[in-house]
Amino acid sequence: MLHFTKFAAATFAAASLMIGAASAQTVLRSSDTHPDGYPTVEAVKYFGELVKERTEGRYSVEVFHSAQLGEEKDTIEQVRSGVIDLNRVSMGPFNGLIPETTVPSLPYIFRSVDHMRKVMDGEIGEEILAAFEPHGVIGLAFYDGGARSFYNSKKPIESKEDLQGMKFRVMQSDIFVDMVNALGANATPMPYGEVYSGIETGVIDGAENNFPSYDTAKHAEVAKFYSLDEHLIVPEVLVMAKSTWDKMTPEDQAIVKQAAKDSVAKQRELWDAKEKESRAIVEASGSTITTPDKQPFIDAMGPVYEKHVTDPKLKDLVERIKAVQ
Ligand code: GTR
Repeated sequence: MLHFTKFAAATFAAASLMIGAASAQTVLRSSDTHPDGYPTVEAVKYFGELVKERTEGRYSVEVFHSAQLGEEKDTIEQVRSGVIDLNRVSMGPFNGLIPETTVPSLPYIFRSVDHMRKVMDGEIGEEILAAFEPHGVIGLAFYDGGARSFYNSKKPIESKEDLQGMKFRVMQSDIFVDMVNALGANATPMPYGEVYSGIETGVIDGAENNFPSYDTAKHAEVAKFYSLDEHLIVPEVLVMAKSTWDKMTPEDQAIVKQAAKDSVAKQRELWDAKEKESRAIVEASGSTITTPDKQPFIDAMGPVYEKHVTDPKLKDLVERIKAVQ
């Protein structure tokens, strides 16, 4: 009996130690639509390693890649309600919720990827990150999504006229619908995961995205014509549920913020390499890449700006972005 009691006590002590250790460790669940190995997925994993190291294991991050937790728009709702802790998404699907995110989502707002990086790394970027908080999410950092261009299954696009009447999938935001309409084509907003079959079955003629997405989502298999019109340079964003953030100590919050910032250089390095690699892959597999004159595309965007940039605050943001050299 004595032996049993001692044994039971020891077991109980060991069990409580384990519970103690487990409760000191919080695994933050993070969503991404892209497959494992994609630059955004790898950057969030790297961010997680930094967080784990710097919080001495109090927090770690598990990335659910390949849209395991749902399509982008749904995961935005899940992170707002605190069902998931972290999310890496494009700014596009945030447009209906956070007005400030519409500005970096405007066609041809950035002159180049370098211009975008400079703006998002500076005070304008900080201002846009801060705009997330009133909507239930904390903006942590911006990642790179390169430039997006049109691709389709029908024909090479040599000029804006070639787009007339064609049907393209866009991300779920009115800006992109109006952008496509302004170019004389038709837009169908739909989730990323439905694009492949949409093109394959002819529901849409094509879509628009950067080389890594065109390649890894296999859209290049069904849409062989890629035109480098580079109409959008929309940054990606890493956000945390405000409910998760509010449970952290100010020290841990600072660690999370800094780790996110520190993961940006890593993401850009991976991004630059992946862009080149994906372009080479799609070219080798038979995609035709054309380079239409961008000026007529740029000139057609007036109505998009007139409709979406009416608020003086957003107008000012547009002017300040343009002024960044
Ligand atoms: C990609 C972006 C994704 C997603 C996707 C889309 O470039 O990285 O987050 O927004 O585009 O078009 O849905």
